[in-house]
Amino acid sequence: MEDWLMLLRQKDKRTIAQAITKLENRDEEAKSMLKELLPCTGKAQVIGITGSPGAGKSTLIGSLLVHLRKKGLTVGVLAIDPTSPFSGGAILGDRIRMNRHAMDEGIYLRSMANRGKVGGISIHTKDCVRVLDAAGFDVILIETVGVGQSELSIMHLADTVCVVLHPGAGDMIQVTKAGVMEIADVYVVNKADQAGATRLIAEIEDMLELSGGKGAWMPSVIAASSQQNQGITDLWECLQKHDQYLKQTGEWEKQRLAQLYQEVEEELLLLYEQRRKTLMQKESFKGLVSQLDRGETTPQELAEMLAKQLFASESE
Ligand SMILES: Nc1nc2c(ncn2[C@@H]2O[C@H](COP(=O)(O)OP(=O)(O)OP(=O)(O)O)[C@@H](O)[C@H]2O)c(=O)[nH]1
Ligand SMILES: [Mg+2]
Repeated sequence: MEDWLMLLRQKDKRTIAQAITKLENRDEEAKSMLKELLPCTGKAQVIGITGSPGAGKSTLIGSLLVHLRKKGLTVGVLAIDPTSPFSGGAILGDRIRMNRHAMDEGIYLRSMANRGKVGGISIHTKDCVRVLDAAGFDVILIETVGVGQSELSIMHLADTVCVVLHPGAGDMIQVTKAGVMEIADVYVVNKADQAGATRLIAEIEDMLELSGGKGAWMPSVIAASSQQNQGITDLWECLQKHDQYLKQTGEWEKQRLAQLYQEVEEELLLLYEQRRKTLMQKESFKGLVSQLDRGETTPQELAEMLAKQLFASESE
């Protein structure tokens, strides 16, 4: 175990990959690994990058990577695959575009699939972040497409959330609908080389003025063209400013505690969901349903009875 942790701390890519895969099993070995990992975490700056499909998130991450490496910072990147099977091409695109960084020892890239995971993607992403944090990466970037609840829950894992928009028709409305605006600490209007960027920036600023910001933090709006490497210095400065804000005001601690609370909640829901499934698949449950059918009990009564069994049983 110690050897394993030592290799991880040296950012050995094979060890990192193996650790992530092993944690996904969520078995006894995974549990003890997590315990070993935890004391080594809490140092990385975790940044969530979200926004509508095609907004330029991956391209932006690519430019940010170059910028951070020039500053001597090490970076871990997690790209969360969208659930939709139609996005298969985009994932491949991400990999190819990010490939030029693959040989750099100060960078670790990983794509995670949303499908078929026990416990949902946010639990796995959290574990993955912990591995990269323990490995000593200074910055961890998480990319998700900002649509749907699961992506939003991933963003709760980040210290700073960066929402990427582009001057495409209806973009503002799309993102507002998805509830992404409430979680943004920094806005990037990407593709500022295209028409409509100035208007979009004004729209966001108007919206921010109305909403009055996120607590004591007023989100910044950065114009960027990740393709032309513009706005990246501004973006990094802003991300650092937010980090300082969190740490100076005590928000950082509060946020991390809230994240842990949320994680326990997710784990608990997962445990009960597993027990509920087992219980409802039993033959004895089918008998109870026929009682329902004969009008001898009500769905509410039946659920209450099952709940008692769920809370009582240790072995199921
Ligand atoms: N004109 C212009 N195009 C850009 C810019 N940044 C990215 N693009 C293009 O926009 C397209 C989408 O870029 P990606 O970086 O894959 O966007 P994404 O948000 O990661 O996309 P998904 O992961 O599929 O949601 C690509 O064709 C990029 O070349 C930019 O600053 N200006
Ligand atoms: Mg992408």
